[in-house]
Amino acid sequence: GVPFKPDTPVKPDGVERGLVGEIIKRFESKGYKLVALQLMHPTKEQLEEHYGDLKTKSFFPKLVAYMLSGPVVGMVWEGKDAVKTGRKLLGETNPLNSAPGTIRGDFCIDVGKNLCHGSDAVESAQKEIALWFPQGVKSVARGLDRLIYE
Ligand code: YYY
Ligand code: MG
Repeated sequence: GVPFKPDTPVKPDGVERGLVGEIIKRFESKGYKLVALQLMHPTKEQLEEHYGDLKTKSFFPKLVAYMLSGPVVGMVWEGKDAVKTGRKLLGETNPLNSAPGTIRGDFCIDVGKNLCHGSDAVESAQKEIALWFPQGVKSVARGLDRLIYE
């Protein structure tokens, strides 16, 4: 199948709580390939574009303030069905609805402190990758894939 790339940043609470490595580990262990990674200090403008579809929601100002509260770690993972499966690794938007074994299910409680973002579709992943990695991302072939894909 075509490899799809989700954009998966660790939010400020995840960075401050020292869970960046844990979140990377979940995607690495699954078999996905890391093709971009960067600690960033997002601007209000970038966040308003990133969450543009939520602009009219009552929680929007709170969401932007939360995302501005510290550095985030942006990453791009590549692999078969990476967007859909990446969302499963994250869990539900509300951590209390997230199954144990998912990132949000294992590490957080409130929706406004849910540790990590994951693109919800291939199209939004492409937009988010262009927003956070304007320099572009490069995927290099790896021998490991012969042990992961049939
Ligand atoms: O894609 P995902 O992060 O799972 O949820 P979205 O519906 O796109 O909302 C983005 C973000 O907004 C969510 O991760 C937390 C926050 N949020 C909130 O603070 N309160 C809500 N009732 C819903 C979402
Ligand atoms: Mg979303």
